[in-house]
Amino acid sequence: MTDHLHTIKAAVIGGRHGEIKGLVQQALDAGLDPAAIINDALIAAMDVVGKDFGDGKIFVPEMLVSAVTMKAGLDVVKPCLTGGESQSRGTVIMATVKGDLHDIGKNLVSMMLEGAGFKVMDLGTDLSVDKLIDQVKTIQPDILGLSALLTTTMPEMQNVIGALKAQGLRDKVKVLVGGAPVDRVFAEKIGADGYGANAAEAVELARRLTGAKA
Ligand code: B1M
Repeated sequence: MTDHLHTIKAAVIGGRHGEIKGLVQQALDAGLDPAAIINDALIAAMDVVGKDFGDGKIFVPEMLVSAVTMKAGLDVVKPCLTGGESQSRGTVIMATVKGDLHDIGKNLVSMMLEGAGFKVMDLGTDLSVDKLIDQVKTIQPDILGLSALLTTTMPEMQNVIGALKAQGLRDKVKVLVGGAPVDRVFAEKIGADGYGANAAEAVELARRLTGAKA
């Protein structure tokens, strides 16, 4: 790993939010690949933070400051990911399900989809089934993208799919799911149209589901 990536990763783990924008900009100026900055520094740092939290070495406030730092770093990389494509490949609603406030992964997926030419309507976090159904009726997206980071909120995805069926909307929108505890088996079990393990897979799947060419 280069010094730049190492320094960015350490800054996120340490929650040094005042420094992160400058560090990411320096890495970009030095010619580092934005994907490497995201995957090998920013996301890698959150993996360490998650493990430390799971091991009881840090607590929610520290996790939150690292999340704020990660988001500030992503903001600097965002212009490199978006704006490349001019023609819309389709409309995607993105949301984190009810009860879940984690939005970093969802935001990353949204950015990558925008960069790939999709029109993304990001509804935010903690979205109830009713609100989502409402928005599907109003926006009529090609894809509904749902993110969940908690094992306790994953079942909400199934509830959303159930409500789409009950409202006669299931064949009008493709449902794409993701988030750390979600996997392909779960996605198939709840009747989703696809599962993305990461943002790149989500884009690939969105292309496939809408029939858009790579
Ligand atoms: Co929370 N948290 N958290 N947290 N948090 C986890 C998820 C946890 C695994 C940590 C741990 O215990 N090791 C654990 C969940 C355990 C479980 O469910 N079994 C946990 C817990 C317990 C909690 C609280 C309950 C803690 C508490 O209060 N006691 C609480 C719940 C709050 C709530 O949501 N109601 C909580 C709170 C928080 C913070 C607010 C402090 C903060 C979130 C800030 C924010 O998002 N704005 C936070 C954080 C930062 C984490 C960890 C450390 C990092 C998550 C993250 O951003 N990862 C996380 C541990 C971990 O995951 N390692 C943890 C980076 C991000 C880029 O990855 O989101 O996985 P991820 O997204 C990836 C893929 O999953 C995929 O693509 C992304 C890019 O590659 N993807 C999709 C995501 N969505 C997709 C959608 C798609 C396709 C792909 O299609 C639509």
